[in-house]
Amino acid sequence: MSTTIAGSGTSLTQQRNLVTEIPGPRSREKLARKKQYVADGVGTTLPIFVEAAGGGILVDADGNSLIDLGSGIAVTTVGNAAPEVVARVQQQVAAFTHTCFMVTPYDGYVDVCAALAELTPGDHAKKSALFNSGAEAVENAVKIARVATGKDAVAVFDHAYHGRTNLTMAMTAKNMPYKNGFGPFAGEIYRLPMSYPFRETAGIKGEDAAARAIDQLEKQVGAQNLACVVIEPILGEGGFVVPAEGFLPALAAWCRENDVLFVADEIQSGFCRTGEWFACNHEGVVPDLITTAKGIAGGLPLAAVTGRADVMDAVHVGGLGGTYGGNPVACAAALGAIEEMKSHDLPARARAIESIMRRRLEAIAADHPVIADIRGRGAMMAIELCKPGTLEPDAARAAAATAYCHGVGVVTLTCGTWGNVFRFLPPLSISDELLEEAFDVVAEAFAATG
Ligand code: PLZ
Repeated sequence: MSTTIAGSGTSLTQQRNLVTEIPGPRSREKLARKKQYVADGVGTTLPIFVEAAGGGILVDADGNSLIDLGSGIAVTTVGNAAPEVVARVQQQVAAFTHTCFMVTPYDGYVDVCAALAELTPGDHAKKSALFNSGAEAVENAVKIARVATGKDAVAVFDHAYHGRTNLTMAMTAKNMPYKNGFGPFAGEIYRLPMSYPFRETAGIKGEDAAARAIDQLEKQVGAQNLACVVIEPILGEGGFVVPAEGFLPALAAWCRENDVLFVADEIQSGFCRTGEWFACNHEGVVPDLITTAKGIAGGLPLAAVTGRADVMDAVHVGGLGGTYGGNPVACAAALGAIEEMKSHDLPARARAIESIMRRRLEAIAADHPVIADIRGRGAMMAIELCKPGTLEPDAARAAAATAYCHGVGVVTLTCGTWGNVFRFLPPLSISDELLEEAFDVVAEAFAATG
């Protein structure tokens, strides 16, 4: 198994090393300044101010080196400072920074769309449009689906997360913190029961869970009114839920038979994160439209809608765009990130990381019955914490274990509708040694917070 830091290009020592408490005095000073100038609505998970990052390490303003198990929420898949990203960004930023692709085009945008056509699931003719954020990509997927089908309704799922704009807030399930007080929300959004194997009372099969969702759709909406079904093939913010096998293929098949577009939101799960290029590949599902962002560009803001050429071309000229969508520097970063993913076979690296994380999490769970479920794929794994022997969420334990990890220099995140899911999203540039050390700390966290 590889212990090298695939494509990290970093000169930072790959070692956890704390020289102050967390946060240290300089970060605390900076936090006070943040408090003065930055709106309180923009929260902070771990208040260390980062000054450098690479491989699997974040270095803060006090000189502490922390292990990164978050990748800035699944973004720095190729690591911070991946050589191909840095080189191509530097070259592009010196050549030109912006023209607006809708005014005068450039190759980088077209190259990214060509790469998306090659890499996303399915071998049909595909086209793409580029945007700045995941939410913007989801909004545009809905716009395209509505024009292409001539229908309005959009189906989404329990526990879904699709963004913070008005339409995507309506599509996101969880009220706090994403929606509370921000309504009224966009209409024609219908929520369906998700396949959530850990919480299924009857332990139903994927096909049956799909039939349950489809029945609700047919009775409450009607395929003749439905433009698209939008689903994260593995739930992200909603708790890293992997639907039961057969669920996604059955939904996609129903969509195909009913002139409804199947839209995969792979903003968190895409670009090698789950051990395949896209999470849909695990079950051979071919979406009509796929939204991507996060890992696509090694940390620069870029997002895309990719889909069947006939569907994408349904929109009138000028109907899609935005000043910055497909910015040349972000496109250069994406081409660099994709090059890193190919040359280092990062899907394989994600699978190797999964085997380490799964082994460590199974051992920790054996000692701590609060860990009720271990799930995920590739470098997108999580544990759900419940009062032992029940399905009652234990968010307090997730918060305590997370706080412990933060205090000793491991950056971890939580998620889930009940805030009781502890998730692990290391950059694929992390070394095996650093990953093992991070899970030594996770083990300590459970021992210390019992
Ligand atoms: N779809 C599946 O995971 C972003 C949100 C963090 P943007 N997830 C992280 C937060 O609290 O804001 C996400 C996602 C899926 C859409 C999005 C939205 O992507 O780039 O944040 O707009």
